[in-house]
Amino acid sequence: WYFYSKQQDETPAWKKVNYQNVYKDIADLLEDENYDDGSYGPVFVRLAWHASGTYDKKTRTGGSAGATIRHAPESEHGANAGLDVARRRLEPLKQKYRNISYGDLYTLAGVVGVQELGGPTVQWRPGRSDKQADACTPDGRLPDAAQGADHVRDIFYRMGFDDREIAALVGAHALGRCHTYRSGFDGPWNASPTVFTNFFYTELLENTWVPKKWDGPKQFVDKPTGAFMMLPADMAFKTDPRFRTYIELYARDQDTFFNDFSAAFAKLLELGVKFPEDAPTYRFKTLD
Ligand code: ZEM
Repeated sequence: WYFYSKQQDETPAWKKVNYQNVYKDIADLLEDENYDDGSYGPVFVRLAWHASGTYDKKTRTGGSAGATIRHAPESEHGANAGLDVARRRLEPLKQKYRNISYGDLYTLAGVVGVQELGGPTVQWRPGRSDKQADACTPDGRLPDAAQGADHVRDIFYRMGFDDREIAALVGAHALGRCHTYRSGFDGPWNASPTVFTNFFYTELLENTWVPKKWDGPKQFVDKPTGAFMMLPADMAFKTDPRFRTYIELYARDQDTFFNDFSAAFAKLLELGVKFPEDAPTYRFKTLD
């Protein structure tokens, strides 16, 4: 009996969780007609991205492993404004599945957001272990929307991505919108912000973008409707010749975009994570 109970105690926490069940429970949290465009999917994708995108390959710090995004000061960094909404929505699942780490929960929520909104399957592994506030990353590791191609490259090269991967990742801006009370910017990138499409690229290329006339930070709106927006950093993908090659590719070839996005997003969620050797790779089935 003693031997048996000791064995049980030594089962690592991450192995005690049924991740397909967590996937389903996250999927059940997505829809809410009173929130934004009706889905938490976009903000879950943004949470997963900001939890992971702090990675610095030189110092091997940051990334999703510690889930330090939930601690101040990282939670208070300007780039993370509004992500408390996503964390609060997910908190009941942390209580229900006590053995899941926050790092696994937040990254899995990003996978659910992409897949359930019609995007590609994204491979995912469990086994991140949470860290305390002293592991928080310094401010400034996430991209600044007001800047251009050089800055975008600095930020994503630091994580270990190349131009093609960066161009694929930013296609996530087909989802969701900017909120003046979070980032200061305003509006969605296209007409279907709760469906994962290649519309970021088609809108970027096909529209004429003009500076929005307002008191807010510099952003662009489509001419003539003004219904859709682009950040200055988004516009860099159209004007920079090396980025533009991939923007044109993804605009005409949705399958290639889906494949490239899936690989780059899976890589993003794993930056800096040392997985247990026996951590399985999941390809979750989408619910219908
Ligand atoms: Zn975003 N992003 N992002 N992004 N992002 C916003 C919203 C969303 C940049 C950025 O400054 C902003 C990636 C890359 C980059 C999503 C996913 C991903 C917002 C608006 C800003 C300002 C926030 C707000 O007001 O709510 C910049 C400069 C980027 C690099 C060039 C990557 C990579 C992403 C995922 C793979 C998503 C899904 C949203 C929408 C969030 C929502 O709540 O609707």
